Amino acid sequence: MKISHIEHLGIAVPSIEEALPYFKEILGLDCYAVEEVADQKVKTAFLKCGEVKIELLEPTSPDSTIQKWLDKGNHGVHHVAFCVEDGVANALAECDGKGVRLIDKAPRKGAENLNIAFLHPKSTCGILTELCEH
Ligand code: CMX
Repeated sequence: MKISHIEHLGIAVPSIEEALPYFKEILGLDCYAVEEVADQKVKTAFLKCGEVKIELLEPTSPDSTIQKWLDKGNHGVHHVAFCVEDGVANALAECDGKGVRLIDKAPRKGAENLNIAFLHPKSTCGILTELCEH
């Protein structure tokens, strides 16, 4: 696959409202969108940092994967999303063929209506990895 850039860093926070002042007022980043992704049970806030985005992730349900992750004492960077130039479906097929454990067997729609798919952290050096395409 050909990766063009890191599309975004997903950062899990208990509350977007409480986290935003740090990103906006201390780091000076612009929050340009807040969006709920119902099927992932998260609210997201997007900030632009050069070509890379920061995606703040707030759980919207106790059984959200983000809530489960926070409940285990984790915090901070939850996943890294790479933009693939030749399509998520092709990248998934390549990963599958090379024995990488897939979370999503096929691309699906994520935040900002991007085609996305996740790779399991047990196959990716412990970093939950998202592939996406524009
Ligand atoms: N980064 C690294 N490792 C992680 C992880 C993360 N974000 N989340 C879970 N893990 C690890 C756990 O530590 C655990 O490891 P151990 O077995 O060594 O303890 C292992 O993965 C299994 O974790 P789990 O707590 O049992 O959780 P689940 O199996 O229920 O789910 C995962 C884990 C990654 C499959 C699930 O979180 C998932 O499907 N993620 C993809 C979707 C997602 O993250 N959506 C939210 C963002 C949506 C968006 O960006 O729009």
